Amino acid sequence: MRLSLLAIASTAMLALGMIVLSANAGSIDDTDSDLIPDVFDNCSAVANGPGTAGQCNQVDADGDGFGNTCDGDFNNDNVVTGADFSILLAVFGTTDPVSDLNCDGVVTGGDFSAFLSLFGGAPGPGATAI
Ligand SMILES: [Ca+2]
Ligand SMILES: [Ca+2]
Ligand SMILES: [Ca+2]
Ligand SMILES: [Ca+2]
Repeated sequence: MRLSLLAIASTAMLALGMIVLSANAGSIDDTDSDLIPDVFDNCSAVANGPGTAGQCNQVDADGDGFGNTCDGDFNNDNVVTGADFSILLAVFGTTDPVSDLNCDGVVTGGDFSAFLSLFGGAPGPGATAI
């Protein structure tokens, strides 16, 4: 009796393991559906991949691990504040690549709007975040 219970238990564990394995094999997490899997996506919660028209394709101009699309933290203190806004104002109208949040080549009102949506938060999330 004890042996058969053990056999049933181990069979059940094996079956469960196979279900988990097949579930993992069948789906790669891509939270924002931008065709970049979350583990490689430098903005895992914001679409910034090749499947996103008019957005940066994983561009990370300041190289901090967060893509421009989700990185309004220009002074890299890990929070988007008035200090970052001052930096944005200073480069407004220029081709500064770091403050060009939508990667259209120039810092304009579109980047300001994107910045406002990031204000008060931390940059990211991104898989390669420091
Ligand atoms: Ca993304
Ligand atoms: Ca960045
Ligand atoms: Ca900051
Ligand atoms: Ca721009």
